[in-house]
Amino acid sequence: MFEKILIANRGEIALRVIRACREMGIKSVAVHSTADADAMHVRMADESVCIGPPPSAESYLSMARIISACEITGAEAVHPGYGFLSENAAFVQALEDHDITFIGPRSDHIRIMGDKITAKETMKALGVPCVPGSDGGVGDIAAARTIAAGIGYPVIIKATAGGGGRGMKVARTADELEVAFRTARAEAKAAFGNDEVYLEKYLQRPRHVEIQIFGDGKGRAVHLGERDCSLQRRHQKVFEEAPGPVITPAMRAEIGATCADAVARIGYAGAGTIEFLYEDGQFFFIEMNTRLQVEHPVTEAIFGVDLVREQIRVAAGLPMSFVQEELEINGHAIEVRINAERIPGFAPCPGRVKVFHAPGGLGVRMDSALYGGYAIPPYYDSLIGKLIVHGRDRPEALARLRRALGELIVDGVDTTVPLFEALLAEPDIQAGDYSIHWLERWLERQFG
Ligand code: MV4
Repeated sequence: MFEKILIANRGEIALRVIRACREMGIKSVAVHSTADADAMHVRMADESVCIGPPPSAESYLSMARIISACEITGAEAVHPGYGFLSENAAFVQALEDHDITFIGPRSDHIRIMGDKITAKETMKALGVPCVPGSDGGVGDIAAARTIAAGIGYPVIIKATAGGGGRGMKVARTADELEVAFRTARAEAKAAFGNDEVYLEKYLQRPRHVEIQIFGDGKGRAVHLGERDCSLQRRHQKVFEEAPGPVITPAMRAEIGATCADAVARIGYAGAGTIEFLYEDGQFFFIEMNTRLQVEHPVTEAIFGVDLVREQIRVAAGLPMSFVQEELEINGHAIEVRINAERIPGFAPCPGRVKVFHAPGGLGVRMDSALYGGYAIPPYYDSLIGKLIVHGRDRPEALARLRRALGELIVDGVDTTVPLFEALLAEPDIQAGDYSIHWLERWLERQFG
């Protein structure tokens, strides 16, 4: 096992990894920008290294500075958290060149899934159900017309270098195709320096359901069910739950086995998420994320596993500490993302937190790096905490969430807490009856 791990991240996810390290008897190294000298991850780690000025490009995204920090401290492995360098294949290779272990998948798997056309081709060949569409890239408008006519309108044009909602255009009819196609290509070129696009049938009212998989890097893999993350605003998830409100045990077993088998066959190592659109009882693959996700705690809650501990074990060459047959769902979990943002515009609201009180009690987990007196810097993501509740069933989880939100105190900055209090009063949310468009339509109705 590793003696010392460096965490190439900040905020609540850095704390999450430090906590796993401590429970495993592993020393932790925090890295931080000058804006984060007083951050909780720096205090909580065994040691810390300042790696640069506030802009991420010169600190948390600097491969050279992070590798130097490993060499100075003798860290043998790096946990990337999510965001920043977590899905950067060049970073994994650079670490390899310095004999430092990346706690995550191989660089070739990151690269494959980073190119959305290659990801889809790979998954399709492995038996994962995909959205009907072009086989590979679409080079010109004539080819786009033929493919769109074949699958039927509406269609969506996506950038292969995109993902997470960046670089997509919908054509509702044949009349709209040419403009959508040209615009998608131009935007892809400008945003990613790569204008390759592909085409899919546009699903009009799907849910976002993602499968958590975990591989040992030696050909064994398991799934840990699904999370429903349909409640999003501008491709930012705000509310996630597990299990999915509309997924039956039989559907879970089938899609889960398909996903576990697919990643086992490529020798995938560590945590991964296979994203699907779910409509009319069918799953359609869209993308794979080769990292630990923000919303992983809802899966941890219902399965009673520590996914970060498992990531560290597998990176150290140890087996996972469970097999598929031992993984059983217990109850229901919900996560809400607490952002320092002002409702209804969601404008970031950095500044000094005067009082912070985290909720507690049975079935409540608050992952946050906040403390009273902390000044939230303006340079990074506005996520200041995640509130995760676990109950015996969905109604109990919802009641517990309402209760826990009432206990949470964040004085000094605006937060997204009022959004969740309003959402919990909605019959559709109580019933689990929502699609990927529900939240934006609701916000439009509420605030115009
Ligand atoms: C789609 C789609 C409908 N049909 N693909 C957006 C993020 C990226 N991961 C894929 N996205 C979508 N792909 C087809 N063929 C609708 C979306 C989409 C979406 C997906 C998941 C969660 C929220 C969303 C919001 C708008 C559009």
